[in-house]
Amino acid sequence: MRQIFTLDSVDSTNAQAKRYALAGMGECMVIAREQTAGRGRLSRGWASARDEGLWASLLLRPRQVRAQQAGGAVFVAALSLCEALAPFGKARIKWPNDVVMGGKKLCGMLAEAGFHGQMCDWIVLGFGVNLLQAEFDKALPHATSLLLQTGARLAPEKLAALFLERFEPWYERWQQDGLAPVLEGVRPLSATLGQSVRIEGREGVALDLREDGALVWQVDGKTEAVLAGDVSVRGLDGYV
Ligand code: BT5
Repeated sequence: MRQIFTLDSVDSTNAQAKRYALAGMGECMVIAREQTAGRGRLSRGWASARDEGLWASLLLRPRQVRAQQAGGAVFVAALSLCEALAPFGKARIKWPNDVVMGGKKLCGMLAEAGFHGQMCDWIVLGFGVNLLQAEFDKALPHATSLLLQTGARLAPEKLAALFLERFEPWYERWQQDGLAPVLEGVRPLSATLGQSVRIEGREGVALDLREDGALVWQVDGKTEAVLAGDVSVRGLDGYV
């Protein structure tokens, strides 16, 4: 069983899990009732009001995962989350790091990693799932919650348990067999594949996910692949 630390308040569960990683701790999950400095990618912020969502980070120490493969953990977590939410509503995966519902952002993920030479030493996989918000600040027009989408009132700790039930077997599978079987689960849940998208100012059509998690897309009459990294992907008609 994975050890779970539930904190009342913390700056960021990712920052806390990284502190645990650097202190040499083993695999665990950090959950906070509130974050005072929740982080998105590229120094963006993450709104994490008290008790309104699952604000959590997994500290992973995968066996035999090469540095370039660390980003695969995001797919493992996104797939597990969609499966955990399936009894409540249809959650889908917006490449590279969001889980969406009803065309809006239900969850964002933030992966950070440390390496030992070519190998992955630790991964901190943070995710924020909006659950109980009845409304969002006007500054977050693309945000939604499970309550707003489905009317369901799912408590953060309950979702944490449902998520881990799905995550542990997928995580094991990923370590054993690589990302390919995980991507087989992700493709039918993708909100991005088949869509017209804008990536870094260029417009094209998302075609497939490559075995390393890159997005294959048709752009300027050519097929290209874009690695997850910090790119932003927008649908031409909206957020997804
Ligand atoms: C993300 O970044 O989507 C990654 C968010 C990861 C948050 C989790 S919470 C637990 C763990 N601890 C942390 O400190 N972080 C992780 P990005 O793709 O950069 O999106 C950030 C943008 O989403 C912001 O600039 C806002 O526009 C928007 N945003 C902020 N809070 C939001 C929310 N609660 N719901 C939906 N969108 C939000």
